[in-house]
Amino acid sequence: MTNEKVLVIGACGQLGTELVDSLRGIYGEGNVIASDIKKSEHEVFSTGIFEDLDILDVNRLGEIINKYKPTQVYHLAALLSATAEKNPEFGWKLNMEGLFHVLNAARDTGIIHKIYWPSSIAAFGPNTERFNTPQYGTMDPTTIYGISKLAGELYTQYYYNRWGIDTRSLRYPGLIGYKSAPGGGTTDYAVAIYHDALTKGHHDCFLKPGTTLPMLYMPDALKATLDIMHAPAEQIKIRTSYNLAGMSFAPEEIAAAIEKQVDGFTISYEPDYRQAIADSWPAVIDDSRAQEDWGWKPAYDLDSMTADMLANLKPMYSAKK
Ligand code: AKB
Repeated sequence: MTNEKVLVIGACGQLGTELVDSLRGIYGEGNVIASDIKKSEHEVFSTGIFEDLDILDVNRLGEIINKYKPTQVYHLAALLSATAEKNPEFGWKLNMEGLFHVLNAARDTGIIHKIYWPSSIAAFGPNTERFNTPQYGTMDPTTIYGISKLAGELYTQYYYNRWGIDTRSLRYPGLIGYKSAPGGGTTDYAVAIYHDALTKGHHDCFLKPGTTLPMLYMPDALKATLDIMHAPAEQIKIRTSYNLAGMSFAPEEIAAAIEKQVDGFTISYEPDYRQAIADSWPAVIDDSRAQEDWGWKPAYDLDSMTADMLANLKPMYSAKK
């Protein structure tokens, strides 16, 4: 694995921040190039290679590729569901043009041989089977983010079929972690609720009770991402994107799990525009193809994730007092 050079685009986001750390552990600090439009303050970026990159700037991407000759790219830069709804034109532009720049760079330079690009449960829509959502079911996304994810899935598959670029992808549920903040998604409440529990003892939720959504704890998300990227190519039988599941819960269920560990914790509900987005998404995902093809198995459920989140967040807040 030491001949590999890995470029992470959108490295300062929720997933990228943790992924850069894991990739450095695997490939060595000097072989992982973190890039984003602006370097974040997170301690992960106080060491290692970092390059400023606006993925809409194709010339800058070319410079970075020429300089480091990355063999693999993790392209994570995107506007998420809630943010993209506020600026649909830019959401589409960033999500699609950014992907084209990376796919075309792989095709035209021959340097990049493998690309990871995340899709999302947002690629499904209101007519999708909500429970046990199959790998191949109805896909009629209603958000600009979801539309860009569905189109992107088909594009990555197209570049695989037509030009042999080894593209790999997962349909992420909501990602929950304590090391980095989410950036503008509909599932973000499930991270904020832990911080609020410890700082205020109360969370005001922007989704209503009963809104069951698929979620995944960050250690499992990192494992899935690295597992699919490291699996032999012949095991990757789906080149659009794999369904991926961890757990599913509604706001009152995560609140109940927190209440068991934080005395007196309360939740109230004030649904906003994100409710309609959540209502258009599946509740429970069938990820049997990921299990069969490359051995996917999550380790965390709601209670074990809650215990781990609180155990890791508590010392951070007590240190700040
Ligand atoms: C979002 O809420 O937009 C993301 C996602 C499910 O892709 N977390």
